[in-house]
Amino acid sequence: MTSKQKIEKNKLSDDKYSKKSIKNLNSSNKKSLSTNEHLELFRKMYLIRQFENACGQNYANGNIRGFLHLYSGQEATGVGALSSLNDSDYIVTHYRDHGHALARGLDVNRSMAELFGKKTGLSKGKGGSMHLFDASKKFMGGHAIVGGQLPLAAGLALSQQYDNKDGITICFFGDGSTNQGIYHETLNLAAVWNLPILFFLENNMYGMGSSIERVRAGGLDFFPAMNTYEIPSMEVDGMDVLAVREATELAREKILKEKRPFFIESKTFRFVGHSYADGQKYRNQDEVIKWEQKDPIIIYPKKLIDMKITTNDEINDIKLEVDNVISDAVKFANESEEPSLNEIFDDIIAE
Ligand SMILES: Cc1ncc(C[n+]2csc(CCOP(=O)(O)OP(=O)(O)O)c2C)c(N)n1
Ligand SMILES: [Mg+2]
Repeated sequence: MTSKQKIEKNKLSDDKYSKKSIKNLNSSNKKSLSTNEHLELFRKMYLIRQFENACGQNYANGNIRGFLHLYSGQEATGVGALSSLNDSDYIVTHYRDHGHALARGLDVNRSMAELFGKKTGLSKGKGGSMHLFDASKKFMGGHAIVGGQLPLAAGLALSQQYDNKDGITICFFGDGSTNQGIYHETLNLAAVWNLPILFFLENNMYGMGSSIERVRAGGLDFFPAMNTYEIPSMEVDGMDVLAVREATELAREKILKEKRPFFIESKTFRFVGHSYADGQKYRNQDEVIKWEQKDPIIIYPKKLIDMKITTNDEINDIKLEVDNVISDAVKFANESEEPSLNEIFDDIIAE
């Protein structure tokens, strides 16, 4: 079999799910969404954007310290993917984790309090921005070591397989982790052991200030390389929330039915720098402006209004409600207590 044939084999075999039809809002979705479901997707994406805006402001005024990596621009990816998972599924993610946490429904107040380093935070104020965590929602972090979350996710998937439990594990990671040995080792092991894991690459084309074109021998597309591991894969438009949702739903079904891993590459973009302090000198602003044309916070509600699924008023009501949720979260975080010094060694080893 030639490598081109292999790529075709491992891309989704059913033409209905070709990249093109998945991108199309009017695609013949087997299960079309209700108005409420559409609005919830918008609400979540807007919640994340406003959460990130508030984080930026509170970093500038000194309420949030340490590292801060914002998810602005990538909302359609996180919300689309997590909206198609079940309560039985585990989520493991990288350090740019605020979006995933909110998309999974983690408490907004406690997420903000964690960034403020307060006792009421999701990780009791001791984790910060990169370590949001809520085991009750099977949200297993927020990991700061680039690529470090991949083997942890494989371990969770192994536990699901071993214990014959329902569900899959989804593991988010960035393009920057793909030149690490641990990435290749995890893909290999997951394929050999047929683990129920969805490898979810958020390809935003940059790892800190390095464009992937400069650091990757294989070019801009990662999904064809999955043939090496015999892991079925697909690419999706990561700025289109419905496309990502449909792709993830399909991947989940395939993982459970075929009992093996799947790989999704979501092409997306962060509108902001790597971290708050990054002046983005390494890239041309024209590139950012080009991607901003695909901003899901603007495009998605516009489509819903054009399709008469909702109205401008309804969208504005959601925005108002979310803006209040965010100001309440900032107030909650501000007013919460700091952890005391004698708690510093608590929770280091799980009970
Ligand atoms: C093992 C390791 N090496 C280096 C770093 C420093 N570092 C933090 S983020 C980052 C880039 C990651 O890029 P990517 O995975 O593409 O994620 P993105 O920031 O684009 O979301 C690097 C090199 C780290 N945290 N861990
Ligand atoms: Mg990246």
